[in-house]
Amino acid sequence: MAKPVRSAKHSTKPAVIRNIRDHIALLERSGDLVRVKREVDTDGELPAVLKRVQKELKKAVLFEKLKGTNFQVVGNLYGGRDKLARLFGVPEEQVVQEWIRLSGSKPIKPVRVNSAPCQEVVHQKDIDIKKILPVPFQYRGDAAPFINSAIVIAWDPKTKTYNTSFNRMQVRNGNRLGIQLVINMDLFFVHKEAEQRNQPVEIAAVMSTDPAFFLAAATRLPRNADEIEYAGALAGEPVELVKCKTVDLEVPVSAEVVLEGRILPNVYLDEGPMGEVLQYYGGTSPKPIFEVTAITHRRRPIMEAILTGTIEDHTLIGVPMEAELLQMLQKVSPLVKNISLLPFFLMAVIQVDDIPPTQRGLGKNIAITALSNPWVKMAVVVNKDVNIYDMEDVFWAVVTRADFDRDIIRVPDTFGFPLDEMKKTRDAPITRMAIDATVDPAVQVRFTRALPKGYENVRLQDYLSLG
Ligand SMILES: Cc1cc2nc3c(=O)[nH]c(=O)nc-3n(C[C@H](O)[C@H](O)[C@H](O)COP(=O)(O)O)c2cc1C
Ligand SMILES: [Mn+2]
Repeated sequence: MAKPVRSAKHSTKPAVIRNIRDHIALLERSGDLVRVKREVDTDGELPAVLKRVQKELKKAVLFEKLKGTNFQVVGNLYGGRDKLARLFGVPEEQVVQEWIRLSGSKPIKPVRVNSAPCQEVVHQKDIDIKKILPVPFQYRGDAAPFINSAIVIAWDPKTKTYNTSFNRMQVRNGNRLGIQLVINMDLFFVHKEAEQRNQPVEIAAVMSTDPAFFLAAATRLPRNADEIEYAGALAGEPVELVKCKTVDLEVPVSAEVVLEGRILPNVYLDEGPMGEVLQYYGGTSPKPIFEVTAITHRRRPIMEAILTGTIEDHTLIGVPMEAELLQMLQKVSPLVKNISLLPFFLMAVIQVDDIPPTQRGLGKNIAITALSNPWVKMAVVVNKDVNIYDMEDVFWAVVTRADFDRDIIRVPDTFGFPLDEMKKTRDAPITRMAIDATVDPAVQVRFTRALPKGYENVRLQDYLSLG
């Protein structure tokens, strides 16, 4: 997570991005962030503009002026591989490799400080979440505004580690939020085990943190891994923590907004619908309640908004998955070069070096291995002359290099992504598909791509004056 703050030429030592304000400044300097100065409301207008900026400009966006509050809102800081490339200070095609390198570093224990800007303002009495936080109303069919960018910090008494995870929260009346604890995630178990003792789970939900803390929370780690120490590994520096006001927990000083409280045992209320990661609404079902005991924040906080189902959502889930899959596929064959799970993490595109005549069919071995991940519904394997980040290129390879009789493998009745609407019921299995769009080494010559001489090495800025 190292990135030179000054231009690389002048800086001697890379500086780590320690908070969201430096992160915003970084993206603004590289031309990857726009500002909206005009006043917007959070009831549809902000999400509509945010989604258009994501789709059309592919930039992050800072909303400086919101109706009825002095909070600002930022969105799409992590939308796309290019944003992670800026953060890591590497080219886009090395983002996964850098992620693998950083996440393999040694865990670093956090350090404690006595005060932090995230506690400049403290609300403890008669908390009305709707009055304090400008939570955007995302999608037309949503039941209420949802907080999607909050990272839940919980102490896991069984493993004696801190867990961090994103858990969506439906804004209810007063100090209550509905909270989604997806089955088999770590926090789901922490809550279930506390429920058996009829005890609440104390949590602190933090928003707008430094990138290392944020990315650590997006990563699925074994339950006994301490995710705050893992955040330290990603940053190469310890996370700085400050004590909460009303719960026995600590939060990163980089946060802009903190919600302290507890998840109640054995209380469930209908939650949802909410436009989900596959851009469908999902249903309504009973979910636990998060009762807020304090909200603390900076004097003029910047709140992060993550729209579900957008490139940002898929980047946060997809890139950690890419890291896991790439390491697995490279064990099948060192010819595997790179992988992309964007723009949708249900589809993996895998790039391989030319397959030698002695290993005909290897593209299929690689493709079906990728399908072993329960969330990868479709895997496409292409050669190194195909840009895996460019769907035009990927589908060119599919339509010109895959023999639809022999190179498409369908695997019915397998365990798939829970929210896949193709399933007739939540628990139904799915059919997944592998496409081998690599060139058969036996006929390689016919499939040489027609390109101008020197094409790969042209730098357009040497020929054009680009803004
Ligand atoms: C934007 C976003 C929203 C998410 N929403 C939820 C959620 O509502 N409930 C949930 O259980 N997991 C949700 N997740 C997934 C987990 O937070 C994430 O996979 C996390 O790493 C869980 O890790 P853990 O089980 O190791 O703690 C979300 C992830 C992202 C990136
Ligand atoms: Mn965990």
